[in-house]
Amino acid sequence: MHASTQQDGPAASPLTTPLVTIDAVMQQVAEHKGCGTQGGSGKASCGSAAGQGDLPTEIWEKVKNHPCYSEEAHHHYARMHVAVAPACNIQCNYCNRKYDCANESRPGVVSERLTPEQAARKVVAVASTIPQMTVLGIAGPGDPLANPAKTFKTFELISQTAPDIKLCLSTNGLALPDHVDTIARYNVDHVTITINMVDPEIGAKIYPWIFWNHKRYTGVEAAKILTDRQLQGLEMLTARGILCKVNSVMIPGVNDRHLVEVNRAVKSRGAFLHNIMPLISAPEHGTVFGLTGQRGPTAQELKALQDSCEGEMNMMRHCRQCRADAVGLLGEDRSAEFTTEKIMEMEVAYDLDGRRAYQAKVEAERVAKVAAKHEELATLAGESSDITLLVAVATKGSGLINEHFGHAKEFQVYELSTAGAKFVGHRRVDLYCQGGYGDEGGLETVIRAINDCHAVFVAKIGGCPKDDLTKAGIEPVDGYAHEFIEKSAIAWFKGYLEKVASGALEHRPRGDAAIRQGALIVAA
Ligand code: CLF
Ligand code: SF4
Repeated sequence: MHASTQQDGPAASPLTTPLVTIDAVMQQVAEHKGCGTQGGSGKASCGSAAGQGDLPTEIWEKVKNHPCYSEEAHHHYARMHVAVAPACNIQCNYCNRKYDCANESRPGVVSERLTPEQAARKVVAVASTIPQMTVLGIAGPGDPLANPAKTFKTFELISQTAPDIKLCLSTNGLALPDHVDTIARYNVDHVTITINMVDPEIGAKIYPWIFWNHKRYTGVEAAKILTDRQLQGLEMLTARGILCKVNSVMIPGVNDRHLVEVNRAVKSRGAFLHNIMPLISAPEHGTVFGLTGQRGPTAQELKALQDSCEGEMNMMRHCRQCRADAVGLLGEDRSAEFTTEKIMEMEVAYDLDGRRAYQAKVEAERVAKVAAKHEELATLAGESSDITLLVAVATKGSGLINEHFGHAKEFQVYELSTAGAKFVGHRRVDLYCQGGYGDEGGLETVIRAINDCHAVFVAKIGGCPKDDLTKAGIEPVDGYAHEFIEKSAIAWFKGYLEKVASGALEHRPRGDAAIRQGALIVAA
């Protein structure tokens, strides 16, 4: 779901200088009808950077600054969604697009719908304000391919106004086989398909109906058509070299065990990444699952399933289940800064050189972070211990421990072992600090959310929450403020192992933790 960095859009870019106003481009596009359906010289990789790990360079170029396709990139790069696709061609029992709450982060939720022209203007406005925004996704609020004209018009406009932004698409897959050629022609090089089952009997419990070929289908018949079309679309995309991610919603008692089979099916068809997400289900959302009391998984249930699939293929664990109009780093949402009213008042111009210069600085920071991690990891060499534990981290991004405990809206969770520090997820929480004082109810939810962690790393923390966390068996750690997360976590873990070895500390397993449903995402 993106166009490779720095490549042109589907038609020859009208840009002659890096700075160009969106109105000028709109005018050119309007005068040059059909340009989005021609050209498209294939997916050239920009071919500038070296590969990473065992990833081929061409793939690395596609993922290295995509915050969803690279866990490491999500600390540094942002994405935005434009809500240009209101209609949907299926019904999922976990979805209700009528629900709209500005404080809710959930797919399908949006505050306003945009025309392709408004969307293109918004992208330029955001790109000028957030130079590390590298990916534009269309993910709803309905299904982008149930609204193909609006979706592809938006991609066309953006590929011409903002040629360095990767284009990304998220779909339920029903209409996918009909649009694969168009997707390839528009250089949309990252596509996510939500696949919750490959068994129609299970599918019938998730999807009450689909609308396909001018007809409504229900039950097992509907689910059979859906799974066939999803898998066919996946095969067609991967055959064209388009990077595919599969999202699956984990619904305990419905498809949780079955997702291992889904994992195998999508891997064998060339999916690059599998993202198993927890069901978000609360009665107030008005969804079928919410109203019937279907529960979501606990944190440990989710992790166990992700772990069991990991041997098969790359697993995504940093998904934030974004709104269809989300803007910013994953885990933050700045969409309120870019309402249509506000962007119409903004002077927007696309400063390509400025964006490249900023991103070069981000890359330097990223390289320093990785070097620091490796240096610290070397100090663990030769240590042997079976101990594996989780720690939570308060961060505002850039891979740093740079958030106060009381201001954290989420904690990132790392698994520590003698192999190093591995990101395994995040936990949304209620803000503890409510305008200068601590909220005791909020602290309880934080403790519930990170109850499976042995320590929490913060930039700063007050005396009261420190005591309560300690009583709950979670060590508050503020000695690594503003340092790199992984380097610090490894250093702390080394000390932990030493204390256990000397008998100063007894290592005890922790319990399970709760996944917060529908967390607040607005700034404090
Ligand atoms: Fe958006 Fe999706 Fe593209 Fe990312 S989101 S269309 S791949 S740019 Fe990312 Fe958000 Fe999870 Fe989606 S965190 S919900 S996986
Ligand atoms: Fe909602 Fe997406 Fe399912 Fe359509 S495909 S019903 S928009 S979750």
